[in-house]
Amino acid sequence: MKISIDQKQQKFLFHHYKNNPILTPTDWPYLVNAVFNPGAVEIDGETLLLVRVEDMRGFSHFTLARSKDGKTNWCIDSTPTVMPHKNSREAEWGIEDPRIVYLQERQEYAITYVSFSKGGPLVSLMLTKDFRKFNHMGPLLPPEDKDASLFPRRFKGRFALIHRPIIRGEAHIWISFSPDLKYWGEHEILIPTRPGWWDCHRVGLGTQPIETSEGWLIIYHGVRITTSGSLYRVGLALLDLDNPKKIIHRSQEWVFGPKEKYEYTGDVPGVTFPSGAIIDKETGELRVYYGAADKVIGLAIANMKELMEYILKCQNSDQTYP
Ligand code: BMA
Repeated sequence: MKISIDQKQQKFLFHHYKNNPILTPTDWPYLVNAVFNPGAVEIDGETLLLVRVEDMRGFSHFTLARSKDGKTNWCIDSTPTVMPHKNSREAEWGIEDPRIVYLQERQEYAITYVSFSKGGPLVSLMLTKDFRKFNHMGPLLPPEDKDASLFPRRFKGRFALIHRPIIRGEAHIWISFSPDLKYWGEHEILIPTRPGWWDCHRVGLGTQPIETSEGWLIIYHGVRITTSGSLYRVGLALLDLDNPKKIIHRSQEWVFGPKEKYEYTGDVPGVTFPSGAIIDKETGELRVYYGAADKVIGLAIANMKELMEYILKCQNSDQTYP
């Protein structure tokens, strides 16, 4: 098989931040089992992580952690920031894995997340202007669905949502459209799993989509199930800027994956699960926040210029999907 790019370049695209993990359950002001899979956003030069926190019942909520440099001195809310809405039946067993985008036209942040209940996991939406007051908008699509983010703007008058339903046991990344954030349609498979590859069993959106001059950068997780558990690694794709249904590039190799002890010794070993990203415009550094082994939060760092050079050389290699 032809490898698309120099292996050495791929190997160094992302590195593990030297002081990983950056946040752990012992940093928390109250007793928790795990802190992982955070949404990330930069507001007034400060990094905000909306962290998924699993309590000692096994149910999750969100707590805000803030840092000036996005790496150190995290200031963590002393109590949960967002609990499942008390009237929501869809989140009886908690809320998980938030992704955040700023909706310019509404001047507020959209947080898509997984609501969990006996009905199964599904994608819900909440809106906030200040990360203090949250407007719960309810479920967007039926279960089983996870790994969702809106795009920050409309395409031909429609909002777009990336999400990952499980249909016939298959777990591909889908895209859907809506005129009003309430009614969704035009559903299509966007990024399929690739039989035989490292991302053969499941794929799911990682961080929120990142707008670049060349297209929407998609950082996704790919799963291979092995005899000793599932391996969650990270791949890249680039979507057309005006038509996000069109993949223009997709990496053949994974660009990041479990390697360090904290990625193999948590509640679910072998998991790197990116969920939030921030670009430092001054340094060109891309900071990707990820859950490690469903226990702690890690930071993976890449240089945006190198990453774009890499993805632009990759072909769209989903040729194995009919
Ligand atoms: C996925 C999600 C994530 C979790 C991952 C690995 O299905 O539920 O919250 O981190 O599995 O266990």
